[in-house]
Amino acid sequence: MTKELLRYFRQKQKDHASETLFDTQCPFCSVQCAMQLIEERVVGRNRYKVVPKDNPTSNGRLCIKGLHAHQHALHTERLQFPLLKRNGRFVRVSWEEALSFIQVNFKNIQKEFGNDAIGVYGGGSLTNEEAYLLGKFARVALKTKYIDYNGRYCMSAAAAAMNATFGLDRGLTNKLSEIPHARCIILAGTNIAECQPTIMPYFHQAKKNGTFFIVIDPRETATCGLADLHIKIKPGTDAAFVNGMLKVIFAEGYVDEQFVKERTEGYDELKKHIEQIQLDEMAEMTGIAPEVIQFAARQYATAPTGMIFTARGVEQQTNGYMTVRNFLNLALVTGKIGKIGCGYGAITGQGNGQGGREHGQKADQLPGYRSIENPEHRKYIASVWGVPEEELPRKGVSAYEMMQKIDEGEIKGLFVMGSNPVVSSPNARFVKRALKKLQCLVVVDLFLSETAELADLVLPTSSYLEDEGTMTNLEGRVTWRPASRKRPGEVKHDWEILCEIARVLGKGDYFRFSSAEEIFHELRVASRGGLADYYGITYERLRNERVYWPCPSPDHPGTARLFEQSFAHPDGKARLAVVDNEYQKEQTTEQYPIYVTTGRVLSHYLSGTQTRRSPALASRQIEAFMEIHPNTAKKYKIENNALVKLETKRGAAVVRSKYSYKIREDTVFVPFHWSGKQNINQITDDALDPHCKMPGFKICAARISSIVDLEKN
Ligand SMILES: Nc1nc2c(c(=O)[nH]1)N[C@H]1C(S)=C(S)[C@@H](COP(=O)(O)OP(=O)(O)OC[C@H]3O[C@@H](n4cnc5c(=O)[nH]c(N)nc54)[C@H](O)[C@@H]3O)O[C@H]1N2
Ligand SMILES: Nc1nc2c(c(=O)[nH]1)N[C@H]1C(S)=C(S)[C@@H](COP(=O)(O)OP(=O)(O)OC[C@H]3O[C@@H](n4cnc5c(=O)[nH]c(N)nc54)[C@H](O)[C@@H]3O)O[C@H]1N2
Ligand code: SF4
Ligand SMILES: [Mo]
Repeated sequence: MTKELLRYFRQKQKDHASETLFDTQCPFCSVQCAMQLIEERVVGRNRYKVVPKDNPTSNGRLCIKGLHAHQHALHTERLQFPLLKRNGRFVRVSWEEALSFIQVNFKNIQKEFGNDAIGVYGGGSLTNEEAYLLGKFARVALKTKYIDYNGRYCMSAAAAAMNATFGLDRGLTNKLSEIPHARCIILAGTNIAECQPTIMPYFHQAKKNGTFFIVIDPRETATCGLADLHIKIKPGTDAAFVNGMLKVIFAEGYVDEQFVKERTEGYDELKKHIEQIQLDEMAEMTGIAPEVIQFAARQYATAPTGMIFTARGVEQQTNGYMTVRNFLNLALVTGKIGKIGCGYGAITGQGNGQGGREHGQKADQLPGYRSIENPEHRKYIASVWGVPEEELPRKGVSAYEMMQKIDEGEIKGLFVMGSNPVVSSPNARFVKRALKKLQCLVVVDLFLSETAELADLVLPTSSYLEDEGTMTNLEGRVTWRPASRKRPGEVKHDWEILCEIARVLGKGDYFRFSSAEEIFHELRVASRGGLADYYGITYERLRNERVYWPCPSPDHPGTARLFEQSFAHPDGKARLAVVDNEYQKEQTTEQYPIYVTTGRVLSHYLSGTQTRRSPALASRQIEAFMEIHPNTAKKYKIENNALVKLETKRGAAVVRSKYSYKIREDTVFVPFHWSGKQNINQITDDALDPHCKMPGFKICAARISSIVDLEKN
């Protein structure tokens, strides 16, 4: 063998052997499963393998989304350079040009129309550090009051309800590991089997222990496999269902009088309200027989322990806030909270859906769950940031209301970081039209998303494999996500982008950070003494553990179970609420006779920007569909697997029909992960919950028709 050949084979062997390991966390849902990407260099190309890593939340489990998350992060369509739109087409520009474009345009807009003419729109996939910095960026660098984020569409109803009832909003009041201790579990509008699959074993263990499961959903979902009792409820009527349960609990004497007296306020009003409730009326409204409501109430109330979980099915309604408050009433009047196996959980959605709602991305919020309208809170944060208190803006408006302000011309420039509102907003046609009116739209994304396509400037950001930071998972546990993969092209981290824009806007002194950890130090101080207190959490700790907040000092163990002794209101008591059955929601009519509800499938994530680019995930569900009961389909002459048009006053969408006996006959279900004609948000209703401004994504009245007219064929 010649020397050259030998060298060649040696090199080949070396290439084969060479592999790089990247420790990380899945970028998708709120469980934040830990994993490792193994990059094997095989001559000529790389091979990738993903292995789960042990962690106390999902105990080394991964779902298919985690297993394939690297496919989008490594995709050739990843943005690598800033893109500026010139004559309707994107051209590559340098970072200097991009930054100076922002400097000139944002400054001009603010000079002419005032500071509030620029809006900021964030997201729940940003790290804690970036979410915190985005809030500071809006208030200090841009001095605008208009900032909100996609979590408004996600956690706002449950967050507002927990704040009002408990005085504190943390997704789960108890550890996941307490689930097997609950003897009765209510799952309302939550499809955990498809949306947080790796926490299912906690529920399976409960099932093995003999727990009674009540699952409330208009569809028989994969999660319904757990159900001892499936409540196939008429969409939008959960508040009435709970009123029915409360009626039974009051009438049959299941109230925990001592708990109610010692730990709650508002019992007499609630009692009076429930006395007026007629069980038969609740049955009529919800489509659930009175005996079934009675049975559910008895099961939950008489179980020695119990937990209630809600998610977007009951929360993404125009009465989502009040509905959650009623579920909290249920836990409180039966004393099922603050003990092992007794509690409530709003199953958080996005990877950092919890942390992203704590540190200032919200319109009315300052870090650590502080309020931007509270003088003491303003003073404290102004001192941490080194700015005069009177210069901090006041509260702005919610995500969808920002779109309305854009349409009305009050907001002229928008900075989007980590969201794709053209696909994910209700009444998406309106939103698209509004965004086109902007004088200047800047989008920071991994891809040329449907929203980025409309932008004047698109900035490329790093993915989860490249961007270190902390995330707070559905349990309220802060996790550290390492990231060591090299960024492609000229990609920058979100936090670097914010610091650089602040610099060109003349505010660089407030944004002198050279690592995520440095930002976290400032976040710790900013959150200190707030409800979401991170002061005791450091990177050093996080490298070894996942810490529950509140954690006020470095020697504090973190708080796993909330409300053991008292609630977070100043008097320590929880607030019961009187919840009406009546509410404004789009009702079916002769012209629009079918309820449409929307949601998710296992293999896709949100607006689909990421999962539609992953061959392994996209191939499992290549297009949108409409789940429809065969009896309903027959009535509207819709064949199985046929293209169907769904229409409301707001617009139309076209998807393929999918027969299923698992859905109610008055309702169809369409997932929202697709764009263009398939985007179901073109028909959804933009009515907002008056308390928290959550859109009613989960219900609208539509007309459906086969695109092929069967009569004519
Ligand atoms: N695979 C996957 N997982 C995800 C996501 C994803 O996009 N894909 N997204 C993540 C995010 S951000 C979120 S917010 C969570 C969402 O998690 P979930 O809220 O569990 O998901 P959805 O599918 O939106 O809605 C849950 C269920 O509500 C039901 N529903 C609809 N209307 C009603 C109603 O009126 N009453 C009741 N009781 N139920 C109703 C639907 O049929 C559906 O099964 O998932 C997270 N995990
Ligand atoms: N009809 C209907 N509509 C809904 C819902 C529903 O149930 N039904 N659910 C609502 C809910 S719960 C949610 S959470 C919203 C979510 O809706 P979106 O906010 O639109 O969700 P994503 O698809 O995650 O959009 C995130 C965008 O940011 C990019 N991105 C990902 N990671 C990063 C990052 O680290 N930095 C930056 N700068 N960009 C990043 C992605 O490529 C993507 O383009 O949708 C809401 N819309
Ligand atoms: S999508 Fe959620 S459950 Fe699945 S691997 Fe990722 S973090 Fe875990
Ligand atoms: Mo969400």
